[in-house]
Amino acid sequence: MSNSQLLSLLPVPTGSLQIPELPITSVNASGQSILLSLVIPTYKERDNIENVVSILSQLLDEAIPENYELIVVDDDSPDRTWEVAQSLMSEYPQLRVMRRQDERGLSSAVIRGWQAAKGRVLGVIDGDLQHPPEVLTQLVASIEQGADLAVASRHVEGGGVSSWSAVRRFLSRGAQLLGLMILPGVLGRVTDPMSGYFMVRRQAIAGETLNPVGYKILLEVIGRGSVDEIAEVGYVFRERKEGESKVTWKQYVDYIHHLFRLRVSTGRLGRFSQKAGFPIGRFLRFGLVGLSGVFIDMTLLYLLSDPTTLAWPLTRSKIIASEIAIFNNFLWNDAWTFADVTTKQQGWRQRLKRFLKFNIVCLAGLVLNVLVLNLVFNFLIPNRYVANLIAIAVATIWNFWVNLKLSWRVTDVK
Ligand SMILES: Nc1nc2c(ncn2[C@@H]2O[C@H](COP(=O)(O)OP(=O)(O)OP(=O)(O)O)[C@@H](O)[C@H]2O)c(=O)[nH]1
Ligand SMILES: [Mg+2]
Repeated sequence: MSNSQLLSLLPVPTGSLQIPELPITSVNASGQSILLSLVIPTYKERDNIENVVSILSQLLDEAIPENYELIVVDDDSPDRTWEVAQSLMSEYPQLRVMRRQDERGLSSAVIRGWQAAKGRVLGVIDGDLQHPPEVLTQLVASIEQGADLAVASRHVEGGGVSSWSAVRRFLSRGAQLLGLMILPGVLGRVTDPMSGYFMVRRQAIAGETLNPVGYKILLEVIGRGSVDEIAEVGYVFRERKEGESKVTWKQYVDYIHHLFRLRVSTGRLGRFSQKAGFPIGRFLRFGLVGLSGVFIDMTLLYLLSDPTTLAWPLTRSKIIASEIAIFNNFLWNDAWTFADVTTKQQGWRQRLKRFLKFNIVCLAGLVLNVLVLNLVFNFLIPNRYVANLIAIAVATIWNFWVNLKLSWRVTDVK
């Protein structure tokens, strides 16, 4: 087919990973919208994609004709999976294709797909035929019977893994056990929390911002959504025939990171933080980084200015010590406190810009610190240490808030 006949790709949503309400534009004149939006995340699945689309279409055309859409979200695969998918669009009218060039990763691909979806039910299935398509109809049926979430599970009757090595089985079960210990309220609700094959009623997650670190998007859906009834359908994880696996050790590390993050943000502190509209977790990290800075500042001040060491003039020593402490704080805040923002704005120019802003804000914070110290000491509490504590607290909040709004800002590019 020539290029001019190609149907156009879906625009990629930007900004936060919030699941929208059903868009009005996807409801037709008689008040109807389609039932199912099934996202197929792909990376280097050129040899699978046609097969997947054809099998899924055939199945869904029979079960829920014209009442579904397939959304392929490809991360600009070097094998041009997106292009193959795009060329299939004229043959499969329910197929839509998104090519992401600025973002990467399985979970965010799924969420971007859901953000563009028009269905009342949002689903996901792997693009390598490891998830048996036949199970789809049972998942749809479960939702139609009232479940908010229908999960294809390897660990209920009819489920299993076909040819996994003992090591992979062990790791998978170990990961599940660890998850149960850290987040029992989420992982305890399903037999296969690692499943990447499920569908959820849009209403259960609309308005929520999903924020997965690694592969396990189902944890986000259960952890952050309002999911009451859950149905499970057994399935056997098949062997991959074409293409290659993208599973690496990084996924295990991400998984553990994800568990802790979800634990914090869905725990009591997280809920309070959300209600109060103040990012407590971030503030605590910022405070901890600040403490490391104080330590560095003190140590350097001693090394540079103490009569027993270099004995440099106090002011010069203090300027050098503070500047190095600010640099230290910046590195940690950039890599840790605001890691979620930073990953979306990589590149040296952006980082330098953040550093300059951070530096200026911190220097202004220092001026504020001295000002508050004087005000409190002279007019309120004539105790210099109590006054200093108050001044430090005010300056820390200032530093945090202004840096949050200025230095590590999520910019939505429309
Ligand atoms: N868009 C997108 N899709 C991805 C990415 N990583 C993996 N996928 C797709 O997500 C699905 C699952 O990934 P796989 O690598 O097959 O992971 P798995 O099925 O758990 O592991 P295997 O058994 O080794 O295949 C496949 O359809 C991949 O093509 C990614 O970074 N971006
Ligand atoms: Mg796979």
